[in-house]
Amino acid sequence: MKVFYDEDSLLHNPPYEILDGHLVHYYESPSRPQTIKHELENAPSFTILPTNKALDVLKHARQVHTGDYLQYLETAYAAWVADGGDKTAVMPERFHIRSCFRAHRLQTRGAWGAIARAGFYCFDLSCPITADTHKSALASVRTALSAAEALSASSPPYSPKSGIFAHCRPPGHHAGTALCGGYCFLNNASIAARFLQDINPSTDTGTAQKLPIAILDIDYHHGNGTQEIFYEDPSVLYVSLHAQNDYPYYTGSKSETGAGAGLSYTYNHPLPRGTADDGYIAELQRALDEIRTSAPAYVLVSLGVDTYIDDPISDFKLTRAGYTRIGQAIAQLNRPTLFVMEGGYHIETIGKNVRAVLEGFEL
Ligand code: SP5
Ligand code: ZN
Repeated sequence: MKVFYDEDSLLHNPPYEILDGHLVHYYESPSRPQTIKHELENAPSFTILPTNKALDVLKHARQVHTGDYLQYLETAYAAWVADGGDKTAVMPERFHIRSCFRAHRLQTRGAWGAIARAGFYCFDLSCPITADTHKSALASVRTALSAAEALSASSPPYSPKSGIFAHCRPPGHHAGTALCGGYCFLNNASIAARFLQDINPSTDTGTAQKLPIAILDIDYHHGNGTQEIFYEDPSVLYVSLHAQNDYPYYTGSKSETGAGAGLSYTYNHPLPRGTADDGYIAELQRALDEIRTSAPAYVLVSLGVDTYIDDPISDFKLTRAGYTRIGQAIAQLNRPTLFVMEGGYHIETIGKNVRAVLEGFEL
């Protein structure tokens, strides 16, 4: 299997985050991608490829994120330091809670300082922006786009099973249209989905229609950002399995099924803490049935291995054998599939678990 990876992913390296009220070392560390790369390099069936530097990453990011959010990410660190902020990283002090303000007040936005903007474009305390964060976030999108480009070149829409791994870092599924959070700055999978639609216009009916894409999110946490981005869009089906009543806390219930034209194009499968292989795979089969019914041209998998039994911030009990079964189950969709890396924080096993999913898919 082809693996796309960009060394700039390693640059983003904040020293700490605030987790469960404690100042802790940053869980989403560069040792994660290094370990995964090492594992796949030493496995015979993977080929690690560099990303395509000719891609216009920002142009594709603008299909998902607002221009002002992208500009914020690019300028946040320098503006923060210029305003006298700590040189370690941009870190919000308070959050702009949308519901506390009437929309017209936002016209004062132009006068906001760096710390005000930090709390406007972020929703938690796990996304410090360092001098290098923007570069890594763009590298992560470039990784997803390079992999999507290769998938599209080898596997036209609706062709049978084939797989590519976008070894993205930082992850993306918590990032919304204009918000970072949960270690995520740019929504790599969502940008790749739009890219696949843009380079494969669907013209069956004579009128330009967007190609149907399915995103299966198997990270332990609900992908609130991806859900938000496509909530009213029937061309991208979003299906998520995740822990009930855990981070990000406010989204991911069964009753969230999309809105407007996107109604019934979002499916959530919240699972109890302690879920193990058999319970997980039984629910995965139901999620895969929803994807099959929608007949997507491509499947994107937001792949988190923070569902692992030893993950330090999560409470599922999946095993290595479970990951192989998950890969096999996804392969049964028989579609071109782009795996996009999301979470997973047990460094000792993260590479082996990712490898198990991808090898399970190839079986
Ligand atoms: C991409 C991704 O996996 N982001 C996850 C960010 C999670 N950050 C907050 C985790 C809060 C964990 N608190 C529950 C502790 C129970 N042991
Ligand atoms: Zn996660």
